[in-house]
Amino acid sequence: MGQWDRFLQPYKQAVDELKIKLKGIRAQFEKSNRTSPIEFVTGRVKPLASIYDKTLEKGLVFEPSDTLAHELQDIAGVRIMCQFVDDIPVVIDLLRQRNDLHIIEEKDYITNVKKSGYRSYHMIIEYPVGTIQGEKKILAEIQIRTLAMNFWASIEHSLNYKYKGLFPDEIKKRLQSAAEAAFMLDEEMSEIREEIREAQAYFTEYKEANNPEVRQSQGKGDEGKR
Ligand code: 0O2
Ligand code: 0O2
Repeated sequence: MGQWDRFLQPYKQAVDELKIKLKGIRAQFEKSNRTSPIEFVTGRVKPLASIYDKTLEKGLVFEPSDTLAHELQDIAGVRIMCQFVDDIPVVIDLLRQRNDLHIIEEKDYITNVKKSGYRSYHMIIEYPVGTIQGEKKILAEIQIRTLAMNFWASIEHSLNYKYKGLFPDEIKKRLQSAAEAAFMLDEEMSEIREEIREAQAYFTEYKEANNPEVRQSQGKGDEGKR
């Protein structure tokens, strides 16, 4: 194993564990017939090329070190997507209550929208990873956002990559107004949130109730079926 692989291994483990834990929250809501504030979760270890770019930006030496581990707080990154803006504070509270992670910093880019138009809620956490040398605490970043915020951020991220951060003015303006449009979509959806939730619950129930195989495996047989 190379020195980078060794350095990044605990970060990979942290991402895998956090993804399982966060998906577990979703599963628990579903099992208790409650709507989950978490729609889906993704995660990644920062690719070496991005680590390299960040070291150049921050004037750091590109080598595995404690300084790098301290300065780059998003080597392990997990993203939580929510359907509605109101789900975000619920997820934040769920994370604040956990004692398997320690929140170091919170950045609210939803209230304090970035100049680019970027919206998300960020948490920098300290997370203990069990290694054969004992426990190792690493830093990780959790980003919490709606599906609309995620749609905007992924597109802007790709364009950013294309233009290397130097957007032509026209594109920059369009992205800013697209960010506002995405947020309006979030606000509109929040207005009819209850209606959407009811429809989703009805749809899940209806699908199961009309599937004989599913009914059978739930031990409901054919009783009550017309
Ligand atoms: P499930 O049961 O569908 O939740 P992974 O290693 O597969 O856990 P990774 O590589 O971190 O995940 O990210 P990836 O593959 O981009 O997506 C992770 C999970 O999010 C996958 O589900 C995707 O199906 C789901 N996902 C990604 N994009 C969307 C989206 O736009 N909408 C919805 N609803 N889900 C999305 P899982 O983990 O395979 O299983
Ligand atoms: P990637 O490719 O997403 O991993 P830092 O930049 O980390 O040294 P800072 O400025 O405090 O320090 O970080 P910030 O802005 O709190 O969070 C950085 C991450 O947030 C970025 O990671 C993006 O994922 C996301 N982000 C922040 N601003 C924007 C934006 O304007 N557009 C998009 N699409 N994403 C944004 P990286 O490092 O850029 O890399």
